[in-house]
Amino acid sequence: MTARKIILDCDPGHDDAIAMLMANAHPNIDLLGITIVAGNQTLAKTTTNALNVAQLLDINTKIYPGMPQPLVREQVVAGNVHGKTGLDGPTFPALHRTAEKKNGVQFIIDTLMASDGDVTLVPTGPLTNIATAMRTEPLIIPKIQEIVLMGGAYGTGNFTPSAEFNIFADPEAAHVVFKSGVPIVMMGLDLTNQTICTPDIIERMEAIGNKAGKLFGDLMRFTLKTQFEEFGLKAGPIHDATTIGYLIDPSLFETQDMFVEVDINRGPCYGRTVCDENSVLKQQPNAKVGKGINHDGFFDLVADCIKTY
Ligand SMILES: [Ca+2]
Repeated sequence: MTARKIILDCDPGHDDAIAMLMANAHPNIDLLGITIVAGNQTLAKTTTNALNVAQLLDINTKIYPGMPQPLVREQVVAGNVHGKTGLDGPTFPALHRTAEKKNGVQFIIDTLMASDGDVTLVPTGPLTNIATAMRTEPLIIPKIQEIVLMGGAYGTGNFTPSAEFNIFADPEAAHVVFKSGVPIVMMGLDLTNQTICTPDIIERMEAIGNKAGKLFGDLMRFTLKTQFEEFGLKAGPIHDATTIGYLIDPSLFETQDMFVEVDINRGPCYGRTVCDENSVLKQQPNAKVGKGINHDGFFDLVADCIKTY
């Protein structure tokens, strides 16, 4: 099979770091670039985190910082889950890697315009960079092969009762992306919460005995604590890594075609992905929404990726 060409658009973030690890490792993925957005923490922090992970794991893909603020709303960050740095837990050696000068939004536009329509966007943070790229250069829209994103939920949220963090952090950007007409795969909380990373899984990855296994352990031991304190979950899910898992082996995932709209009214459902699961609107579906995952198969894949380091 030909490797899928992707741009990973992320806000590291513990689970973003594991998405980076997997995207760089697996031969089914051709990682063209990593663009960074403000989300779990400020842009300066999420950029530093991406550089630290890339330096530690010798990920040579270039890193392009993008948008520092959401399009319309006031900025929110997820310090409750990811800590003060946005990537609390691991300690990194002195940072020598540097980010590219070119803005992440411009990198997305340039890469898509030069492509043959065979580039997939993989956003695992707020959709600010993607929406800004679409508004700046609408000609990229038909060039995007697919958008495989982590965000939203057809059930309940994790930042408000209605909304998942990535969408809540920039609902207007998500609205632009879901209305764009680009085929979307949405890995929402309904699916990603099934990737609970329990202590036995952490020990399995650490036992691989390399730097990637250690990083996985340091990251997931921190989220184990915050996910329990914040949400009562028995461990931390690795939400964002499901996007890469899906691109490597879609047979591990169950999805359902749905029509999805983002609520941008400033009420209690602000930032909700309203998913027409039962097709009551009789609208053409615009997204494949993740419903189920082969848990063991997925973690086997994570282990395979870690072993390559
Ligand atoms: Ca993320």
